[in-house]
Formats: sequence, structure tokens, C-alpha cells
Amino acid sequence: MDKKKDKDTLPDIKDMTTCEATAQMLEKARRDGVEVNFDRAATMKACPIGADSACCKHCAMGPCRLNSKDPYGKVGVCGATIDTIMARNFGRMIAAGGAAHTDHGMVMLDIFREVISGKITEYEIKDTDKLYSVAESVGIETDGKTVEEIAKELYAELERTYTQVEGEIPFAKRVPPKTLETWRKLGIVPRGAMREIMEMMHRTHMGVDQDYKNITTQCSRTALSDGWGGSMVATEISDILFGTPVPVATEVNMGVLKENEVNIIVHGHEPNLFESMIASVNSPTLIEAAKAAGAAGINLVGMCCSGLEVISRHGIPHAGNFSSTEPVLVTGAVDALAVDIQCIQQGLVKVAKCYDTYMFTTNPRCKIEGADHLEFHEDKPLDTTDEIVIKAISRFKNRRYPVEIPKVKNPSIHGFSYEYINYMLGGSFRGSYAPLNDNIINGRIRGVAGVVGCTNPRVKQDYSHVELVKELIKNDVLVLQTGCSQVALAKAGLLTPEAAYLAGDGLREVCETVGMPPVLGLGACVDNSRILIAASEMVKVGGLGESIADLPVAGCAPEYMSEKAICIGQYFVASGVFTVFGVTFPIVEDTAFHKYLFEGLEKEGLGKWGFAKDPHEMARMMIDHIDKKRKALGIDKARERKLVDMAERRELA
Ligand code: NFS
Ligand code: SF4
Repeated sequence: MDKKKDKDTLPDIKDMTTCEATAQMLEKARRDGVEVNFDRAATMKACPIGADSACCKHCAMGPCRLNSKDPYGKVGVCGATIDTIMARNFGRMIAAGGAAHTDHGMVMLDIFREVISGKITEYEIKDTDKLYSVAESVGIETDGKTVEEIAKELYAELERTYTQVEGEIPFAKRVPPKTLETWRKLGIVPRGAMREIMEMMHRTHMGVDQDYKNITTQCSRTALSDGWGGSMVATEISDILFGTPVPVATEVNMGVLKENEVNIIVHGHEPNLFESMIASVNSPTLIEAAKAAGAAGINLVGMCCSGLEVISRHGIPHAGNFSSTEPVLVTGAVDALAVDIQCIQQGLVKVAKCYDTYMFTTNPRCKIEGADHLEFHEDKPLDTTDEIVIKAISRFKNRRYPVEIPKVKNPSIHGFSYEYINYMLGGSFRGSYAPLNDNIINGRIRGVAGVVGCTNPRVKQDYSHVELVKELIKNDVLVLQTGCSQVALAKAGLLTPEAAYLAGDGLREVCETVGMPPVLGLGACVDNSRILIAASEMVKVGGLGESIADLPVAGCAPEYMSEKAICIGQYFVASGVFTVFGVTFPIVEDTAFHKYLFEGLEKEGLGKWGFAKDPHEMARMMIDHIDKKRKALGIDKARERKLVDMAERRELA
């Protein structure tokens, strides 16, 4: 194990996290002399120039550092201004974040193609209803065609999301006409994700695009090719292959680990690895082997977005969000950790070694020095996943360290897909978003907020997520969630119908009538696309304006850390949503580029960015925005509730 850290130099653990289980493991890590992410965040001071994005290293005449206190006092060697430098950096973050989601989506599409062609036989088309509805949404005629024919056509159509060089991506067909019209006017309808990302990288090369507004245009176009492209394809194809989520109750936090069982954690993003892990841990031979090793069984749990993919579809328990991935290993109870792609901290390897935990990378895109690489192949997935289980069993048998599992876990409900919300509100015969719109118009629900994104060890884990969401529901704002934020609220117990008591009177009444939680978990980060589809549907149903920008909605990533989050933020903004970020914003305030993102884009008919460090301030900004939109729609004064009496009821019948 590591040399003992001087405990006095590290901050108080209660300032690092509000998650009890994580705090307990941070204590233990200090006792064990093991360094984790939170310690590194405390000792690695963030570079202030980098934090403001006031430096450029795009060529060897630099790197050039500008002064964020006097942003217009200097330019780069090439003459690049602060606005150019910040916009270029912002654009590259979007390109990287968008590439991550779209590459993930493309892999889902690869699997879909190989399933249709019969090359992959371990997976199948599980949800044909979804296949039909997605196909119809992009204009494919389904009448009189076989499932296979429709699937082939859908594949060909969706491939354009990535490879198309000219025209509009297929899911542009789902965008409300008025929003699409704005995009066309601004020239930001994505062609294909590959083209947009390539152009973003080209334009931000030394000596190309040096007009921050023009760079921002490509930022929007690239980000939209993720939200309405790569991410949306990832979600839709995953639903078709693995099933569209419906609500399912399960438990969340480290207490889902079991001392007397072989514990395996899957962490990453793509559902395929996890789906096959589920098959492996249910194999009678492997269960037998686990028992022979003295275990009561095999316990498979998820973390981060991988965990959210399967919590929604199978109710698999979830051990925690991004900031807890290293601390969970400190339990000593994890026999194997299998990872695929994204948000996998290199620091995991060292912590895993400290506790003898097997750590396996499985994806050719993500090898990590010191981790065992066991490549996962979709045509023979069980070869890999069985091997992971076998290794985990051997580690269980030879556990050398005392196990300490925090006794903390919370019941919660997940799996509110766009489709289920439709059904939940309207019933199976008249599934519709009309009841949602009605309740917004009559003021019981003030508006809708998407609260999403990472946790970041630079701030107190989960604190902002939970405080923000509590404040929103108290003010009758219905909250939709994905990603690590959803896990934070599940741990805090708000993803249950019982949490409705924390909501304002109006929202509580709706929740109690429908039997739903005031905070709805929609899934992984790529499932932010479900929020976009829900927003489009709200526009389509009517009564709340003609474009997404008219809706009384707002978004927030209060503890973001990744470039993916920046890309998500930009595609929400470009879709018309006011989007607030926390922690830090990678732009110098009081600059033209800052003003453009935080005010200018809204004037062009899009949404806008916001920033706040304090969750109550975030809530205030979001609620103010929702109220502003309500006023513009003329629904600011909640309508008198009309109680229908018996005579009227009979008349209606
Ligand atoms: Ni999304 Fe952040 Fe990572 Fe998932 Fe969690 S950290 S941007 S929520 S696991 S991607
Ligand atoms: Fe400096 Fe310009 Fe080169 Fe950037 S592109 S490093 S600002 S000279």
C-alpha cells in the first residue's frame, strides 16, 4: 500500500462528500494509507489560466498564456485574441465530448448491423415495437414489411447520422418545425457527426477560424450531431436490442455489495458488456464454481452510466457514481472490476492493486497500464465475461484483506423512458404527453428541469445535485434525471413516490394521482436524448409554444467534469434550453465570447448558458427562467382549478 499520507494536510472528509458510504470509505482509505481521487483533487491545485481557458497550445509558436485578469491586454504569438482562444478550446471540448458519445452510438449500430446479418447471435432484436416506432419516426414505411427488412432499412438510414457528408441527420425529423427552422436559418443542422467533428477540429487548428461567433456556430452544429445524432442513436438502438426501460425498483449505494458473495462491478458506458456479464453470472456452472469456492453466490452490480443502462432495463443494483469508483474498491469486497470506455480513472488501477481486486479493461479503445486486458468481442462475448467471473471467484477464494462494506443502500425507482412517461400519463390506449402539458398550463407543475451529469471531486460530492433538486421540486418543478446525478438523488432517497412529500402542493398532487416520484430517472448520459424527445413531444402536444425555446424548462449539470458534459450543455442550449453549469466554467467572464454564450445565443432563438456555484442560486436561476417562459406563454397566473361536479361528469360520459 501507499506511504501513509499526512492526514492533517487533507481536508475534512465531511467537506468532500455528502455520501455516507463514500465518506466511510475515505476514512478507511486514510487508515489504510491509500490515496484516492478526492485526495488528488485536494492536493492538485487547478491551474487558474487553464481553468479560464486563457491559454493555447495549438502550435509551436506558443504555448501562449493570456491574462484572465486583463483578457484583452495580450494576444497570442499568431495574434489570436482571448475570444478566439477560448472559443477554439471550447469547440475542441465539444468535438471530444461529441466524439465519445457518437463513437459509442456507432458501436451500438455496428452490433445492430451484425445482429441483423446474423453474424452476432448472442444478442437479438428484443423490442420490435421500438424498432417500428423509431423506423417510422425517420420516415420508413413499415406496412407489409418483415422485421428484418425494417431493421435493414433502419440501419442504412441511421448510418447517415455518422457518415453523411451533405444534408440533414435522420433524427432532424424529430425536431419541432419551428426549432428546425431556426437551426436552418443559423446553418447549424448537422450533416453527419464525423463531418461535424472533423470540421470542428479543422476550424480550430492554428490559423483557420478566428471569429468566435463563427466558431460557436460550428460548436452548436457539432453538439447537435451528438444530442440528436450519436447519443440518440445509442439510446434508440440499445432499446431495440436490449429492451426499452420501464420502471423498476432496486437499491443504490455501496451497501449492495455482499460480504459472503463474489462481487463484480461493471463500470463504463456501453450496455453490451454488461448484458453479457448478466448472462455469465447466471450460468449454473459458474454459480456452482462460486459455491465451491465458499461463496453464497455471485453478486453483479453496476457503477456510473454502465450501471444506469442496466438498472433501467433489469433492476441490477448500483454501487455509486463517478466520484465513488475508487472509494468503492476500498471496501476490499470487490473481487473484479470490469470496465469498458469513458470516465474510467487511471487511478483505479493503483487502488485495485492495493486490495487485490482484479481490474479488467475490455475495449480496444481503452487499455490502462497495469490493468489486465481481456478484450470483449460481441460475436463471442461470454468468452470474456465468463473469464472475468472465474477470476473474480479465485479472488474471493483468496481474499486477503478484511472486508468493510458500508451498510448504506437506498431503494429507488428507475427506468422512466420517454415511452413509459407517455404511457404513465395517458394510459395504454391514449398514451400522451397532454396531461403533462395540461398540468403545466394549469400551474400544478411549474415547469420541467433536466438535472444531469457528473460528480467532480473538486466539490462536495452529491451536495449540489441533491440540494438543487430538492429546491426545484419544492417549487413544483418536475425533475428529469440521467447519469451520475440520477445516482446522487437515488442515494438521497428522492427517486421514490414517497419523496412526493418534499414537493410543492401542485407537483405533489400530480405525483400522488399518477403514483410517480417527483424525480424521474431516465438512464445513462446518452439518454439525455430521451429528454430531447420528451421536450419535442411537449411542443407537439401543444399549448406551450411552438419551439423548444418556448417551453418552461431548464437544464443543469451542477457538478460536471467531462468534455462530454460540455457537449451535452451545448446541444441543450442549441436546442433552446437554458442550461446552468456548476463547479467552474472554462471561459473568462466579461469577454465577448462569454457574453455570446450567456446572452447572445438566446437572442438568435436558441437557449443560453448559465453558471453558478451554489445550488440554491442555480435553482433560483432556473425557476426565474421557467417563470419568464410561463409569462411569455401567458400562463404565469395559474388557472383557477375547475372542479367537475357529478352532473358535468355524467354529461361528459
Ligand atoms: Ni455523464 Fe459525466 Fe461519466 Fe456518465 Fe457519470 S461522470 S458526462 S454521468 S459516468 S458520462
Ligand atoms: Fe499561440 Fe496562436 Fe499558436 Fe495558439 S495558435 S499557440 S495562440 S501562436
